[in-house]
Amino acid sequence: MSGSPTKCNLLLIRDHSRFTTHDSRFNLLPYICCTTLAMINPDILLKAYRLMCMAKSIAETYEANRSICKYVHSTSRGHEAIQLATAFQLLSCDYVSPYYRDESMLLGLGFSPYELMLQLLAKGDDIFTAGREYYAHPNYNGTDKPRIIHQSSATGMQVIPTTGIAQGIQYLENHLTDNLTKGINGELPVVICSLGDASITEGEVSEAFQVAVLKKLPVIYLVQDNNWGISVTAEEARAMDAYEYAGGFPGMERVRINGSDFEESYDAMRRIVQYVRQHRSPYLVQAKVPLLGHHTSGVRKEFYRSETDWSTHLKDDPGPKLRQRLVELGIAEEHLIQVEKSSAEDIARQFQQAVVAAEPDPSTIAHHVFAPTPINEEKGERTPARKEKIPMVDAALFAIREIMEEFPEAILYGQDVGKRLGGVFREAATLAEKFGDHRVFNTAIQEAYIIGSTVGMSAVGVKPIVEVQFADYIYPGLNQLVSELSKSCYLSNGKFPVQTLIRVPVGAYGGGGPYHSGSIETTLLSIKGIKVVYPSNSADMKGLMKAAFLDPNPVLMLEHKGLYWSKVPGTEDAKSVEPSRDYILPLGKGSIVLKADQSHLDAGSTCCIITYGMGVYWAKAAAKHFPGQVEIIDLRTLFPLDEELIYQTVSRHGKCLVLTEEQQNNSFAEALAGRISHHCFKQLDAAVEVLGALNLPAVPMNMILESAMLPNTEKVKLRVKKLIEY
Ligand SMILES: Cc1ncc(C[n+]2csc(CCOP(=O)(O)OP(=O)(O)O)c2C)c(N)n1
Repeated sequence: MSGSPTKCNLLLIRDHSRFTTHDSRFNLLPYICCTTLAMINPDILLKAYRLMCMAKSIAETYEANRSICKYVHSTSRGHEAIQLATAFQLLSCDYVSPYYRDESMLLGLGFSPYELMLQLLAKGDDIFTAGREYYAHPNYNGTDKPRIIHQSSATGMQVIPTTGIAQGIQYLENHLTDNLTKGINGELPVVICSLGDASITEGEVSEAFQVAVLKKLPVIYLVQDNNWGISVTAEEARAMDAYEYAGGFPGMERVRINGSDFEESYDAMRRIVQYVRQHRSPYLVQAKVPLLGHHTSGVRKEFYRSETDWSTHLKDDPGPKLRQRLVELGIAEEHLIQVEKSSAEDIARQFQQAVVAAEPDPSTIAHHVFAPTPINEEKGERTPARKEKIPMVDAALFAIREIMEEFPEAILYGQDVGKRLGGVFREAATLAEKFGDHRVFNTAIQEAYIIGSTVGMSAVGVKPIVEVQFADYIYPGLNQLVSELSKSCYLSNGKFPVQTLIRVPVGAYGGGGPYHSGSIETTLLSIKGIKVVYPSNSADMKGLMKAAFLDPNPVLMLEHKGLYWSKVPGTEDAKSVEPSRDYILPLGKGSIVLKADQSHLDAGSTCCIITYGMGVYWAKAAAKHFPGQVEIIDLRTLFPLDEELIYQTVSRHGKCLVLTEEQQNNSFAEALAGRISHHCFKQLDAAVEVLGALNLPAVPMNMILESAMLPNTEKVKLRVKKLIEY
């Protein structure tokens, strides 16, 4: 992309003397400018012009073929200059997160119009998502271009995963250099996060900015400011622009540039990328651009834009500006006409090719929901001889310690998990001392960042283990879990599964009150693309924690606070002997924690209880009143679910209670009961019973009220009696 003009281009340039410096613009580039705007190789200007012509033809082609281009799409018209200028700076070791209007950036990175059009038309050969995602929602994992993680359409949300990439890169750079991919000349990678001006007002953006400046991350936030957020104007939506906002984050370098001027944009981005490559600290670029297309193919400009607004934007069309500049530089008119003509022909040809490309094969619909896990068998010694029993909290701690000893790419972060406290439940105690603050560290109170950053960490090969302090506070992080983590593997067609382990203390006991007692499994299980584990004893905790860590997908480990130390009467069995170091328990395998007697089974006087977590202990206590008549299944993993064990067990007993700590209505337990009724209909001798907590909005603080709300041994006993006597 750099170097001297080719012979051919030298012939086209009539007047070299008109390469000028542009001193008046330097005030736009504080901190990084030297004294002249560097001369840009005419090859680059011509390449940019050709790609701008292509982008224009693309927009015109889509507009002229609206019935064919039926899926919603946005084009880059108006934003071409800054997008191309940015793309031209990047190396294959870099990462970029374009947003849905970054079509020209994709062309600049080297993707062909045909490749983009396959996504436009949701064709089977779409290299990004195989027909699953909108236009200009790329993801790319090759080695010849910058890598692109999966993009959601949620405005501004990619800022957290992308900042996570930069944080992951920083970890590799400082502590695992051999794992870091550098440029061919040893260049360090930079990360570009591109977004529209209206997206900056999303709250999650501030979490990412905070981390970027706090940790000095090598990330460039490129804000393309066209003054619109669909029909909402900047004046309506913001008290400050992105540049001013960035001023509130000390350490964030910032600049405003004219993003419709290719030369200015190119020069600025070249310097900024170089700066971040060397200085390893964040930068915000606010590029002013016109919006010269519809917001999307569906939301048409005529609905809300005035003639005056349109004509004002049109004056800044980057294409004619660059053309004018090329003419000034002496590029022959005939050559420019030839570029325009051949670009249009190229686009027409590639569009026709894309139109006739094959549709996706419907049999691939369920491919890549998850990446395959290597852990499918229980291995190692679950109950080594002569060992003390340990509480669940220690089993979790020891599992993480062994993981971190074995995997230098494993890091642990969350609120209060660092050295000073080691977790509010001491569930991470001693880890920071042992592994250092760089591997075990506190975060701010930023559940969105804690969860969402793992997307980027995982993409660069760091293996994050994160903690959300209480289940009741997972909600600020749910957006990232749903919009980004859960969909990444499926929508990238398997290219970007998110390997992360998210620890979440859950459950009620001893007056924790309404915001420290919640259960969240039903909420989590409504999300497809994540796994949910819920151990009820130390051996399972350790074995499942290992399997969850090695699973290449997002796994949430729900850890019941009432079982952590077996302090709740009746939960002593949650303590068990610590399994061996190599013990591992695959996800998705339930266990029979109590078996019914064959004699009772033969007499038809038994039932089974399907449960998990604290339910295991209520069930065991209740079963003591019906010796030999109750079989108890501990699910251990809620997704994937051991349906085989459940259906086999229910079929043998014909009577079943599904028991949960959650509020009952519309719970996972009720859904499971429905599935059991369907699968085991012919073997059932009674309707499937469900017992959960009362349907209240929260667990009340007072302990008498708390226990009135929750299931307990007595309540379980009554249901078992009813079933057995049925
Ligand atoms: C979280 C979220 N809320 C709402 C939307 C719907 N939406 C799509 S684009 C858009 C406007 C975004 O404006 P801006 O970021 O300035 O980008 P532009 O389209 O102007 O380039 C909105 C509100 C969305 N995609 N995501």
